[in-house]
Amino acid sequence: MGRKLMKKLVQLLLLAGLAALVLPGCQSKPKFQKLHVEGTKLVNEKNEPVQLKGISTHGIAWFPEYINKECFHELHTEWGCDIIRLAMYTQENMGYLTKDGDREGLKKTIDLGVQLCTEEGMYALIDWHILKDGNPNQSKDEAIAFFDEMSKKYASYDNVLYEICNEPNNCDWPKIKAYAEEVIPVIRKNAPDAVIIVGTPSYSKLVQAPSYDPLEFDNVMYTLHFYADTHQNSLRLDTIDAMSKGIPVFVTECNISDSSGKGNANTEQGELWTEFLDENDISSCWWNLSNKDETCALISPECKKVSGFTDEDLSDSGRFVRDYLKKE
Ligand code: IDC
Repeated sequence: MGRKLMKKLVQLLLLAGLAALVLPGCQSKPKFQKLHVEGTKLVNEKNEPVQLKGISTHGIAWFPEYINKECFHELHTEWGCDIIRLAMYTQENMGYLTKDGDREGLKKTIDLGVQLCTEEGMYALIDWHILKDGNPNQSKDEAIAFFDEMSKKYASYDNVLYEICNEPNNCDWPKIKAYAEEVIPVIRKNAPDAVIIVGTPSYSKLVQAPSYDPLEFDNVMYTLHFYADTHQNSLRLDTIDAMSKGIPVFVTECNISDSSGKGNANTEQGELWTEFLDENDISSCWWNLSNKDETCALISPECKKVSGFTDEDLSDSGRFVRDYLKKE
């Protein structure tokens, strides 16, 4: 190779290196703190408590349009989200297990969500959203296949967490535990240290139930859901009791509406809950990123935008949630 050609090549390489440093998109992916569970706390690599705060999508088959780059960027930079929960219904509205469920399409939507979170520097929580199908064992084989595929795909992603059953109902803890004991090892085989969150009985409210017979895996947390216009002090007291018995709690879903997602936006109880979360370093994802005509939708029904939300574009619960997330 001639001297001149060599010089040109070196110049080109230097330029490419410089471009990679300054051009977004060419930059290396943000480095995530690898999270794990110590006692009842979610902690970072230095064992310091980490409280993740963010938002849950509505069903990703229902409102996929909010999973876009501008929206996720705004949720991260303007709202202060550091986690997005990707809620994939199993049996409701074009859910994964319904006859209209487009399984490949849903997995693509999850992938888009995970990639957007990763580029933004946010954590992503993949949620197997059982609801009508209260006993997770009824679709255990499908759940195992799904989480095997997800955890293989995202094995190298330190920012992906797994929620294996949204809200078990009419199903006691021993049955949920038996389900978890089959699903968790499948995830562990691919992603040995990933944080896994397990639903609790009675729509993820009986957080005390596992304290008498907890799962024997590391890096497992248990789900608490609250809807502040319905669930109030007694649920906070139960949660304190569960934590005092060693149960690490993660609020993967909550709102200030009533438990049907409608009713009042109860900001007074909402304040008591957010104080409680902050005092105890409890992470939370707030339901839901849509403009559905219901109290728990964060965007107002009149707003048809899927990013660039102003104050007026938000519902009462949306403004409450944004203000909470924004607070340092
Ligand atoms: C609600 C949605 C609503 C939908 C309904 C049934 O907000 O638009 O029609 O589910 O699919 C939960 C569930 C969550 C519920 C939410 C509000 O996990 O799926 O979403 N909620 O009812 N538990 C307590 C409340």
